[in-house]
Amino acid sequence: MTDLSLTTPSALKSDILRHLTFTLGKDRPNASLYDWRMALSYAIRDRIVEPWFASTRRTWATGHKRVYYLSMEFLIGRILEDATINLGLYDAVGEAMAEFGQDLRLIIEDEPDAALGNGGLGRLAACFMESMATLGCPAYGYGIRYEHGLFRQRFEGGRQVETPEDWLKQAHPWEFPRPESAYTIGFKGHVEHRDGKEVWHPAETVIAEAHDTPVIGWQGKWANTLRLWAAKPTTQFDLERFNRGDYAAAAEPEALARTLSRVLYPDDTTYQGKELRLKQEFLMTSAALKDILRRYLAAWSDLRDLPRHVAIQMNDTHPAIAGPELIRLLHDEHGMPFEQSLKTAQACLGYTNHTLLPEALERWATFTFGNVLPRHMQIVERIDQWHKEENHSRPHYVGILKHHEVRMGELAFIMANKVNGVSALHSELVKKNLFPELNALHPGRIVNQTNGVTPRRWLRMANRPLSGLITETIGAGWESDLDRLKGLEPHVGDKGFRDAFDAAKRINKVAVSNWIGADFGIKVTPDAIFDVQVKRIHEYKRQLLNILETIAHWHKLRSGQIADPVPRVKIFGGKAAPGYAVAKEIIRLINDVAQIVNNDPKTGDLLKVVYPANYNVSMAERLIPAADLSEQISTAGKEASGTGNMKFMMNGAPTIGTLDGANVEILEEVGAENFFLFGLTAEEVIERRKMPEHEKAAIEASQELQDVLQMIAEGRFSPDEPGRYHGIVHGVWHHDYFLVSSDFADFHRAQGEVDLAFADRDRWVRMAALNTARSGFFSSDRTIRGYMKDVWDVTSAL
Ligand code: 26Q
Repeated sequence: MTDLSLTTPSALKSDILRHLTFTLGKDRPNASLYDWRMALSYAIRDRIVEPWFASTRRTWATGHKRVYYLSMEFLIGRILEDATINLGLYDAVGEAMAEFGQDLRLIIEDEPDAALGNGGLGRLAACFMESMATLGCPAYGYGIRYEHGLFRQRFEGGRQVETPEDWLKQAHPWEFPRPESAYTIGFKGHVEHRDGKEVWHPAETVIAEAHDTPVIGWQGKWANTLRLWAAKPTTQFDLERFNRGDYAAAAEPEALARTLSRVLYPDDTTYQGKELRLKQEFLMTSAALKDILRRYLAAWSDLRDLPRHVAIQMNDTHPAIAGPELIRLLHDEHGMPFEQSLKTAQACLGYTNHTLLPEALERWATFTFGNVLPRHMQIVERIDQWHKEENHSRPHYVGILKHHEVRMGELAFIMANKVNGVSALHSELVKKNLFPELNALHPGRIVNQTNGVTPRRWLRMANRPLSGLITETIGAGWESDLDRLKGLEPHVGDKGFRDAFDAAKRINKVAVSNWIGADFGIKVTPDAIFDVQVKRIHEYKRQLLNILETIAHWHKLRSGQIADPVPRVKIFGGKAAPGYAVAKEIIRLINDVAQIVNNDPKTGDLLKVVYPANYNVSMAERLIPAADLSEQISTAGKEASGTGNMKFMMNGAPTIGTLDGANVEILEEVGAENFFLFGLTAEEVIERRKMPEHEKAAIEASQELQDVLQMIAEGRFSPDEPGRYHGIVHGVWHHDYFLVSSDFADFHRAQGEVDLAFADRDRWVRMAALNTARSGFFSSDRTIRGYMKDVWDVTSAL
């Protein structure tokens, strides 16, 4: 921020009061926490507008290339604190609010999370938006303004119960509705062949209306736009029906259209061939592309030059309809020859793959696809035909259309000039296992861009004690140049520094202990190892392995098999997709185990199991800075990257983990002595699965695992229903696809190493501090620089 007069507490105070009075219409004595939050948010938003305009003006004036990030998810979390910190106004705002008798922390925590995403992929999009703004990369994020974000999770009798999330119930002060930026989006209907051209006549239409949220970068030097589309009806409200008293029918078109932006799909496990999902994807993508072309044509006229000025990134295959839709716009609507349209689209598009799980790869029945998007069906057939003719060596079994399905991965691959994986290991597996033939036909198209996370939110904001210590030790500037954390290394040998590092962690642990005590009635000691696994619940992420090992530890503790026990708090957090029955069983098991363990006088403070409901971005910001141990224990080859793993590392929590996703690179950066490695490698996993009855062999080799499975099978944790977990136990014995049994013993061994290391205070703090010092590589600034150079061919406008 350049205008200093806006940054003083007194300027802030007068603006906050002005908004309280004139925007909220509230008198000071009657103002609620909500009113104060709104008034403050508007005052902060005012200060973003100027840099936002300046960024936009600069981009127009220089004709700079722009990046468009298309994503069905943006898991943003709270905005107020992040924006305030990036503007450098946190202290001034705290002072201003204190003078009003208001506690800034309470105001910050009053804000609901913007939870327009499921997990990793959506949170990555949010980190990328912040990094692009910090780096001055001119960019727009495009997504959907879901009325209801990710469902809220409650536990009833240990079971997950979902309730709708309602973040827009209160005013959302960060967005600017843009009713003038609206596009008509069509579905269904038929294609007419007329005068040698194809003309699509949609049978249904809705309007996509823009809502803009500015995204401010570090120190307010640049701001970009997150443009979210809301679906509205094209047809007018039916006054005639209304006057006849048929109120429901009068409102029907409106309700139908709005369905499209009503709710986020809560399933990140399995692809589901739902027509509504396809319509949502097309709504977002088509509106974005129309907006991109409108903006382009306002400055340039020759659409053949589009790739010089526009880079479009597809966040997974969810926006992969962008290929056919861009061809349709260029060819059908702007008269560019088909093949040139295809090549122009391809030169603009990039595709990021986030999963290898076959059940999560999008495929649409050609019947559904052709019904919802008849013109796009024709275009997809032509793309596939073109690709086949261009590549005579293409094996017959490779292609976009297979078994009466449209395969979105192949479509995205063929329509992109760069395809990237999200960690070194994952990108290799994308080449070798997912697209081996396409990779052979197009060598060099697949590249790697290892994920990262924004250090502003995940270190500077979430962990004030540690970020304060870092600044004291190496000076300011690390926030936007995270490699500087290396400068902490020489201090790690310093007892004074280590004590300060330990003290910072302690502050966060005490805060979490108090929260757990107050909100969940569980007494935990900050002297314990805070062992944290927070992420979506999936079989491949193996929360089951973690809880089984917890039971083994408990069993040993209470039978006196551990000489010098180190107290532990096992913290779990995460949601299961509502239809994912096994994941829900695992949640219930964890809660049942917690019930028994937490009430066992024999183990007392030595072991607690805590599973706070409704894990979200804000809870992550609370838990991660307080963690001692980061659980990253997926079956090798299954976790594309992980990003939580990076947040823990930055916050000084060593990892216990497998050689999977970005864990591999974390291990490389931090060194094997500062990482608790266990488990089979991706290659060994493949081999192990081929072994007949590998489960039986593994279980019989581990007395501990046998005991654990026995206890569960006997109903030790479900005395009211002893057979409750027969399914889970049977699964481990006979259908253990994710190799919980195979990795159990080594995981148990590694947990023993953790106990030993933790008991040696000096050694532990050294490890923890080295994790922070060596985490610079995992800044999303590094990732975005990689995309700018290798994928988008765009430079900073700063
Ligand atoms: C697809 C079709 C229909 C309905 C839902 C979906 C769907 C939605 C979300 C499929 C997948 C997702 C989310 C995937 C995801 O979050 N993947 C994670 O991406 C992170 C960022 O790259 C990685 O770090 C994680 O390893 C990866 O699991």
